[in-house]
Amino acid sequence: MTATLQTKKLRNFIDGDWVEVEASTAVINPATGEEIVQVPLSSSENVHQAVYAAKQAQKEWALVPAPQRAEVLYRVGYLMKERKERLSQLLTMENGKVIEEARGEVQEGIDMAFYMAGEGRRLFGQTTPAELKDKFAMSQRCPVGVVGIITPWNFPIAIATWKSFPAIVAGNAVIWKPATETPIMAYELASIFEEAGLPKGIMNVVFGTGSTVGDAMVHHEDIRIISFTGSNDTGRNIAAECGKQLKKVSLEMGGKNAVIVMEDADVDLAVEGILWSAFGTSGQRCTACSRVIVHEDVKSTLEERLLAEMEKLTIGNGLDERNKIGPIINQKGVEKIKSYIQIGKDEGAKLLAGGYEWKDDSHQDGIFFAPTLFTDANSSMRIAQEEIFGPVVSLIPVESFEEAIKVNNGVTFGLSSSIFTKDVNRVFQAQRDLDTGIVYVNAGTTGAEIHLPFGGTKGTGNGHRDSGVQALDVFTEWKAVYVDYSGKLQRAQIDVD
Ligand code: UN1
Repeated sequence: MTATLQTKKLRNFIDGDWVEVEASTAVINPATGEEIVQVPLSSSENVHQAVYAAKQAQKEWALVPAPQRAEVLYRVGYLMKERKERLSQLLTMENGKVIEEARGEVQEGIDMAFYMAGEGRRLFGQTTPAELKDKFAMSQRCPVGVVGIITPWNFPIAIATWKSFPAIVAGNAVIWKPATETPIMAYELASIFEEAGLPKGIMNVVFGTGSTVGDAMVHHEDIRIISFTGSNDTGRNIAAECGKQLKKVSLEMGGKNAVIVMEDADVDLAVEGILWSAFGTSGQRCTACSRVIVHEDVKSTLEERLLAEMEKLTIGNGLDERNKIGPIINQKGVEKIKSYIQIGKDEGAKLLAGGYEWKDDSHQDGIFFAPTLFTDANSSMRIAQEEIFGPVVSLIPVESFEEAIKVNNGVTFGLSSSIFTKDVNRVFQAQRDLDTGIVYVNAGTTGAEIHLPFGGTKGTGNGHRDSGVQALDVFTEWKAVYVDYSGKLQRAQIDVD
């Protein structure tokens, strides 16, 4: 039986209460065009209420020993596990991704819950020798206070867990603005937090737009951090505003990720890797492969095999287990993809497959795009430089390993990259020289695991990382503590002899 929602209109979750907001907009299932639920369009006043509650609650939460804070995350993990199928189906309904991928995303959240719960018994600081006798020095992680997280529609539950779980285990209170396209995962996760016994005010969900809710969060002086995943323009604006306020900001803003296929690669394996990372999630991943940098010796073999495999990809509603390619999030997304198809043609790339909006009799009201392959692209083309966020991949032929690395690095983004080769020396040279935060060898560009740092170089972000133990650096402040037990005044740097 397909999962259903008990309500026709979602409510904010503020200070442990489900708070109704008058204004709302429809959440549409992109595979069917049907309305699933109404999502609130909150005001800046709603944000202020949430921050006020969070600020009070956080003071107590910070005093709860971290292993006890972690207990809540263990319970969250078990509840997510129990509800995995429900969450996955609802995720497919609001986001469109096929059910197998939805299950994978929910699993990513479950993994993050148990992993970060484990951090409740670590949260390592450091002890360091002091310069002076009978003096003890240590550095410890402290919560920052109230933190703001702004999450995208393409991974509505996993990315929220990458940010909120470390924030919570570290003793912060959270204000969360989920994307208005995919609010159901936030609603479900907030219910799970409630059931897991998280004290009220520690997790607050405020639904609404970036221009109202996001803006109020960025401007609120009691929100000390903004952790954002989303578009480049929005991220840069947030960074500029946070810069003015000296507010900490952690940004993840996408990629232009490439798979490199060398002349000695296992081409069939490369084809599988490209298909999965370019067309999975209809290319709507920050980590999606949208460039294939191919050695000219294997270019025609690769093209031929890719085309043959692309024909087998079944498009349609993601709730049907047989489908491999789900819809595009909305019409705006499709229009953007279409504009890049035109740009690619105008730039002189050769369209080998796809390039059109897809429909069939049972999917008249859904929004789909056919998997698309360009070839003979070059690095200076816009289709090879800009993020398309759709199932569109461009083959760029190269003559050498050195050229492949240069092309890979010749974009403003630096999230993920991959190389297919059997040459062990090239493997190590590539992992050293590929200028991205994530590097894969003999695998596609997607599929990051939650206990490793997620993020990128250059225009992908600002040096911070989501998930992994590194996420704790975003949500904690370091405090250096010196304890002098000599019984006399010892002056550092002076009384050292
Ligand atoms: C994203 O697209 O922003 O590595 C997240 C991956 C997934 C997460 C993607 N684990 O593809």
